[in-house]
Amino acid sequence: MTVESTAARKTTRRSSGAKRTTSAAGAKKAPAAQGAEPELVQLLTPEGERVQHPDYDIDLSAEELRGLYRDMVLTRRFDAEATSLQRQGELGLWASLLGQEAAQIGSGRALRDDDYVFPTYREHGVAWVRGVDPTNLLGMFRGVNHGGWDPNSNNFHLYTIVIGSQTLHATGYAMGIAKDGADSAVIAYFGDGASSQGDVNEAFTFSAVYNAPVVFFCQNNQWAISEPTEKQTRVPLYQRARGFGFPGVRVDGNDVLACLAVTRSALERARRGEGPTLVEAFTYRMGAHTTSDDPTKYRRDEEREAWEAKDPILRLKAYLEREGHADEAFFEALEAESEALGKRVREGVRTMPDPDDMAIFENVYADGHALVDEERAQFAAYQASFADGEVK
Ligand SMILES: Cc1ncc(C[n+]2csc(CCOP(=O)(O)OP(=O)(O)O)c2C)c(N)n1
Ligand SMILES: [Mg+2]
Repeated sequence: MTVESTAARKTTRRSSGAKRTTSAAGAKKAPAAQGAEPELVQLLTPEGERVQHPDYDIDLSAEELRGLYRDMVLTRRFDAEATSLQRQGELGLWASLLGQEAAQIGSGRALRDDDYVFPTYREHGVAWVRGVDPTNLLGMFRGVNHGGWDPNSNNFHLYTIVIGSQTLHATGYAMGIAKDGADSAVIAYFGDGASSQGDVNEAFTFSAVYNAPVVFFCQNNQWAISEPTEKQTRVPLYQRARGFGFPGVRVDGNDVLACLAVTRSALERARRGEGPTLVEAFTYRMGAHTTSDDPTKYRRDEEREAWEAKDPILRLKAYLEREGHADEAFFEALEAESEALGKRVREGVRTMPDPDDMAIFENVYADGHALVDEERAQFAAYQASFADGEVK
């Protein structure tokens, strides 16, 4: 199975106003980018037909397949609700995962409870499968807390906005697991844009040299805000792994079965002590980068339309219906469950208490710090200087 290269597909994209052609798309192709089309692991076509792959397979019951579908539908619903809440002024910002449900649910469902996840800010589907309450994801985006969950409760680290830095945290954690002699594994999520960060390349180097049990799961959603992938790389991203000394594989990121199979295989490899794997989930960010972004300024509608035809949820629905794995009653019950989730999230956000003004000074240092104590005292005095004792 092959896909057209990102660079080839985007040669007609408007450049960002520069007169000279400076993009990789306009430049001569690098030798490594020439030759065969990149391999793409796919088990479910966009039309919802089951296909075989020589290296990856998966055998799921009808109930498990319905479970994956349910995960994706509820995640999409939660995500849409959060976008609406931002538009209503209830959240300061939201980073939608629209289009990336299969990559996140498939990889997330490959994990064991004792594995550890290091997410970016967009991993709402992974949070869902880890059992983090969706409402808890919204506190930071509402500005009432710095995260909203205890990472160790679900082995799901806090959302990380400093691009790529969590790959180093994941590598260090994985090295620790190996020293402890545990057979659990670690997964680090990051984006195509993050792949250009020094931190990610350092994580690749360390994890390879120390044979750390970590899976690097890159969701190549084609864009880093307004920068297309061809501005990040001259070769398909998964091929970079080879230079660091570990395998890379590109999976259809809109195919939940393939994402599950490939991630499971990479995690098993990590557990066997064979070190890291880079999984590139080839997908698409259907929405804006965040609610502060306007993608019509830098990409064409046709591109999104082409990806809508590869929708991860519709293709699994087509498969479930074709195989008779789900009936109308299932879809109706799920719709009712989605409605209930939306309502619960709306109410949860609107009733979230504002934090105590002094809470910002908590948890900065485990044992306190003289400078933080001084700042706390200064801020308390400042507040007390107002007539009603509160800053309005
Ligand atoms: C170190 C750092 N540099 C820049 C930014 C600003 N920034 C936020 S998101 C983003 C793009 C990330 O793109 P990608 O890694 O592809 O992830 P995506 O948002 O597409 O999921 C940038 C540059 C940041 N948060 N951290
Ligand atoms: Mg991206």
